[in-house]
Amino acid sequence: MSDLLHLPANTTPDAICDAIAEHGGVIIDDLLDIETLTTLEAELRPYLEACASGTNAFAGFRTKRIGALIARSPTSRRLATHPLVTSASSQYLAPYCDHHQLHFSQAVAIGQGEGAQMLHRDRGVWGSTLTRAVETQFSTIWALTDFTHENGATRIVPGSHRWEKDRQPTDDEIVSAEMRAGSVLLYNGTVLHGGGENTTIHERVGVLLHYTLNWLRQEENQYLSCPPEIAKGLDPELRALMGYTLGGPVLGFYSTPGAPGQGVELAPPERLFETTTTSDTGPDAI
Ligand SMILES: O=C(O)CCC(=O)C(=O)O
Ligand SMILES: [Fe+2]
Repeated sequence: MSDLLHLPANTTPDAICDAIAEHGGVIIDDLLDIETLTTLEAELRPYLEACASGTNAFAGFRTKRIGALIARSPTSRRLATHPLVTSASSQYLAPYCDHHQLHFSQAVAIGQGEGAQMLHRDRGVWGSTLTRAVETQFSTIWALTDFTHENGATRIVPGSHRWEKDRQPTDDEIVSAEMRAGSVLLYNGTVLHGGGENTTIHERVGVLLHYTLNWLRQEENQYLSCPPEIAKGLDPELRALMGYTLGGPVLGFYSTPGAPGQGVELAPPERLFETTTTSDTGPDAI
């Protein structure tokens, strides 16, 4: 089995985009330091402990999944806005939109005895009518633990983003995205991939942060997973990435309900977070 292409942490958005265009995915080695990994693990662990395993073949039966990472985990915010990743994502998706946005956040802990997830294309969430001429996604899976063939490293089929929809891979076309903790797998919405089988006694934990075009419906509803009362404490750049901004000239405006003349009309989302004084916003305010 040949390996997926690896790039060093000092690589460039151009190199990443070229690699994904050619192979559908690429690994950046050692992008996170040990302190970040430890903090991230500590923030996510209580939620993973409290969460039940999945109940279907796609989600897995021995796999735990938690969302709302931006609201729950301050360190995941740094991952979501990592400059190398967001530069590469916006560059990769630029032919299809005027901006990218956060689409999905999930920690995935694949447990002992879990089988391989079915191979799939993440663009499937929008059904089959969206033309392949539009690439839908730039996705990340950050390795919180080492990813090995044995513990469930993501399986990926390099080049399959250019295949006919129904072509099935042979075993030797499927690659395990093996990487050290702190590394990240980057891939598009069209390449075939899926979680691997875990034959070890250890969990394989990944943090999935996916980006999409700012005119497509987000898989994880960011306004419910991270509602305004939490979003108001976030960096404006991150809030905008989550969709608390206009997409193009008008997508996503809001008006407020309530008494006539009391609210705002046709306002950009940023209006929600404008403050008149600092004293009424509390310590979490922007
Ligand atoms: O956890 C993984 O390695 C991949 C999971 C995945 O592809 C998915 O759930 O869509
Ligand atoms: Fe997937």
